[in-house]
Amino acid sequence: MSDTEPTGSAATAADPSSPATPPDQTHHWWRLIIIWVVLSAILDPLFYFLAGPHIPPGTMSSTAGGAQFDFNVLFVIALPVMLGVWIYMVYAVVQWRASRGHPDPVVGSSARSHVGIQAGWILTTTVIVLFLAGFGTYQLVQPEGAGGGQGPSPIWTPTSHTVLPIQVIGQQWKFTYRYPTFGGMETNQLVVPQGVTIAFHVTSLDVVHSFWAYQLGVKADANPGQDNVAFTTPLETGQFIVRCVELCGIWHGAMYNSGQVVTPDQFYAWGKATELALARSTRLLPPFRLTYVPDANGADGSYYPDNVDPYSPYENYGAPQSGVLKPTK
Ligand SMILES: [Cu+2]
Repeated sequence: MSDTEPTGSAATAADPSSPATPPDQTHHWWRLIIIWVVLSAILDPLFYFLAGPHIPPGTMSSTAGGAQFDFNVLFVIALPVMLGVWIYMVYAVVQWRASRGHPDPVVGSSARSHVGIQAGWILTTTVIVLFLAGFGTYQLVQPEGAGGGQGPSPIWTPTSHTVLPIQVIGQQWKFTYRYPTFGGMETNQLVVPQGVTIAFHVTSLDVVHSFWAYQLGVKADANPGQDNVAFTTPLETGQFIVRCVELCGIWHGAMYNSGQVVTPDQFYAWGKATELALARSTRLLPPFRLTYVPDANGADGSYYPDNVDPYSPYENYGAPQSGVLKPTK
C-alpha cells in the first residue's frame, strides 16, 4: 500500500469536487451489514431445512445422523462467513469500480489501525474457531463415538446392554465378517439388525485397509494385529455400501460390497440359517479372536488366532508332516 500521499489533507483537498465523501463511509458499512444479515437470515434456514436432511451420509444409523447434523451445523456457521466475503467482493466491484468516477477510497492514516474493526475481527474469528473446536471435540467423542474407529479400548462405550459384536476382517482384497453370536461364522455378507447397537471390531490379515460403511456413517481403519472398535445403531432398514478407503494394493478399487439393515427378526433368522449353512467351514476356522495372524503358507487366505505363532511347529511350510516337528509350547 502506498501511503506516500500527504495524509489527511489529501482527502480534504478532494472534498470541494465531491462534497458528500465523509457521510458516505458509514453508509456503505450499514448497507453491507444489512445485505449480509438479510441474506444470512434467509439462506441459513433455507439450507438447514431444505438441503440439510439430504446431506450425506443420511440418517440410516445413529452415527450417520450425527455426521449429517455436524455437517449442517458447520455449514450454517460457515455460510455467513462465506457470504460476508462474497457480498463485500461483489459490492466493492459494483460500487467502487473506476468507471463510476467516484473519488479514490480513503488512503493514509484514516485507512489504518481501525481499532473497532481489528478487535471485532479477532474476537469474531476467535469465538468461531474456539466454538468449532469445542463442538467438534464433543461430537467426536460423545454421540456413539461418531462412527469412527476408537481403537481397542474406546473412550465412548454404549450404555445399552445389548451390543451385537461383528468382526470386520480386511484382507487383500475383500472384507469378511465374523459373527461370534452365531458360532463365530465367517461370511462375506454384512447383515445387521435395525435398532440394535453394533460394535464393529475391525481388523486386518495383511496390510492396512479401512472399513467404510457409507450410509451407516461408520469408518474405521483395519490394521493387522489391531482390534479397532466402532459403534453404531442402525435406524432404518435397507442397503448400504461398504468400501475400502485405504489404498491397499492393486485391487483396492475393487474392494467393496454392500450390506443390509434388516429387522431384528429377519436378522436372527438369517443368522441361524447362515450359521447352519456354514457350520462345516466354521469348524475349519481358528477360534474367534479379536485379532489374527495370517497363515505364512498361505495363498488360501487362511489365518491363525493371534495367540498362535505362525512360525510354530504347527506350520510345516509345505514339508510333509512327520514326527520330527513337535509342538514346543
Ligand atoms: Cu483394502
